[in-house]
Amino acid sequence: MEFLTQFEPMFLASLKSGDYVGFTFFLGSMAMMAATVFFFMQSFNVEGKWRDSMIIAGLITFIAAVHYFYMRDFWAETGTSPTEFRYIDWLLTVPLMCVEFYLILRAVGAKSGLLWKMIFYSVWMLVAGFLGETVFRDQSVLWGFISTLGYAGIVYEVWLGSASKLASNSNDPRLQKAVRALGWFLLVGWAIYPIGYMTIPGGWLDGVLSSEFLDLSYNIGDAINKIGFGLVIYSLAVSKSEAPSQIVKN
Ligand SMILES: *C/C=C(C)/C=C/C=C(C)/C=C/C1=C(C)CCCC1(C)C
Repeated sequence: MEFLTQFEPMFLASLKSGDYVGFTFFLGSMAMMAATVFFFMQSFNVEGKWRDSMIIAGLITFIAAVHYFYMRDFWAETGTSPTEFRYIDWLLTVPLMCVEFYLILRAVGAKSGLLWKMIFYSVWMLVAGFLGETVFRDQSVLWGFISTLGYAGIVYEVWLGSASKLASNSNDPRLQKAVRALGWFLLVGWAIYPIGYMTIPGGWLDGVLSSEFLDLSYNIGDAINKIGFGLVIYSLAVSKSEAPSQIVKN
């Protein structure tokens, strides 16, 4: 027992009552894990070419779940933002979300150029955001602006650019519906993150919202966007996989 007491701080992350940010870290890790199991299992229930999309949806929540285990302990131990873990997670998962777009649009003619363009925008967005939260924290507003250009590029591609054109030129209402739903996640769900970022000292919301709002909004944003994104892909994959057999049955 002495052994345990000695090492307690290494093994046990503490969650103090009233620590609602810590609460969302724990909730996030469980939600990501549960979603991962669901997406991986469902990959067996969809047709061949949709399997990749489901596996990637599962990889996105899996990578996030692992990072959440580290992040929640970091938060519980230090009470500060796990910025590095956060951005490593995003650097892996946001490009995978771009891959999801590419995979569902590939059948209607998407070229790999679209994929690389979206990955470029997202890496731009994340590197600038990371610099604004760390090295150039005093100029977080400037770096937040630079980051937002990358964000705007992604939103443009999906709402007005080649991704939206490919979807509307396809004669596939299910695909169009899915791309529109993912587009709303980009426009509304992803907009949660900059709100948290703006609570950095000197930011536009500094003093308006408490600084704890940063991790709170990132955690809520991650749960909504990573799991929501996967669910849109899942419902598209299921509806596409069921369609042919329904025709046969009728
Ligand atoms: C799964 C993780 C996702 C979907 C993360 C998305 C992150 C963003 C959309 C972050 C955007 C930011 C800005 C647009 C400006 C301020 C800096 C960021 C990085 C918070």
